[in-house]
Amino acid sequence: MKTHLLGIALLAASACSNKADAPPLPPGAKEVAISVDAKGYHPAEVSAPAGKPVRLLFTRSSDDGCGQQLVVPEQKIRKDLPLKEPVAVDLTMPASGKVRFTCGMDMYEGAVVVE
Ligand SMILES: [Cu+2]
Repeated sequence: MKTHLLGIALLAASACSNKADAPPLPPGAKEVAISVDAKGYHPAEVSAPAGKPVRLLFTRSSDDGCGQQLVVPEQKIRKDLPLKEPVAVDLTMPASGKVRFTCGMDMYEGAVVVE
């Protein structure tokens, strides 16, 4: 029983520290929530203003599939997505075009498109 309670306390502590990892949202930054399941990203395409910071808040909802890692190839970002824990990924949008994001093996694909 004691070890069980300790486990819960540790889980709560790690969830808190994870949230603290995300710096405050830059002023004017757009925040978009994206869920990850066995089929990919939902929504798979979002938009954000040109040249501005944008925060994608990924939450993986399933252990099936390949969503355990999130990669933004052009911005050299690679993050683990723990199950059911929101993970903030901060990007800076280019002047035009889009920023692709993928799973660790480039099977799932999504993009942030300049508005
Ligand atoms: Cu994959």
